[in-house]
Amino acid sequence: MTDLSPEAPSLTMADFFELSDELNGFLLMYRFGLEEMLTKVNILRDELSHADPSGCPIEHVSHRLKHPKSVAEKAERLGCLPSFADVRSKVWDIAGIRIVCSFVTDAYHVLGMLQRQPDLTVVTVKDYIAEPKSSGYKSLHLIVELPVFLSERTEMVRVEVQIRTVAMDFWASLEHKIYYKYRTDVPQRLRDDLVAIAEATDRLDQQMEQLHLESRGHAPLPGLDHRSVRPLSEP
Ligand code: 0O2
Repeated sequence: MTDLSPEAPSLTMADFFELSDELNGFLLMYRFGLEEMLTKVNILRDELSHADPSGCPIEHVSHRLKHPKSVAEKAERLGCLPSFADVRSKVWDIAGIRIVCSFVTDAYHVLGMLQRQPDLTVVTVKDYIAEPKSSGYKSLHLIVELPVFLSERTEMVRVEVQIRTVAMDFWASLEHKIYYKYRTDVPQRLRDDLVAIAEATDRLDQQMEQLHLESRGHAPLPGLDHRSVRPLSEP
């Protein structure tokens, strides 16, 4: 990526401001995409809450724009040329939205609702719930593309959507903090504990979903015994 600091030897002040302006315009498009996507998710949440005030599958929604430094790191890792067009075509998670659901089945329901929206293209789906990462991380990851209508043109913007349960979110947030503290050097014992806690989190998800179903008069799911949830200290 281009060095934007005014100290960069080959950059005049005019160049510097021009590039800064270009970067702002580049990121602005992702902010617009994020706003469009948030509107869609908030509409779903409000509609579902209205239909069933105690049964809305969406617990909360958060969003972030990747910091330019993180975009640059990822662009470099992906071998991008130092051009906004190349970064746009290869880095797909500059805008990100996280939808936290009550239960695992809710996560898949929300995925289905998004897949059915005609102006939204689901470019990729990675199902880390069915196939968790080796760290224990679980979530549904989607890259969606949606139109942003500007004064004189329409831009298609990609947004990463992560869908997970409250329990998965709890695990991922704490795991992220631990990794942030140790950087890449997380002791193996901690890694093993995190995997074990992810498994316990999974059992909690199953137990809560089971209780939820029973409370709504549904038959228990076969093979799901909530008494199998063990305390975390057990091996
Ligand atoms: P942030 O702060 O969310 O921007 P990548 O890892 O990005 O090179 P890919 O295929 O683009 O690879 O993305 P992937 O693996 O589908 O998902 C990347 C994002 O998922 C991460 O974004 C995290 O938000 C989340 N994630 C993936 N694996 C883990 C994990 O093991 N633990 C936790 N806590 N989160 C994970 P960023 O860009 O790393 O961070």
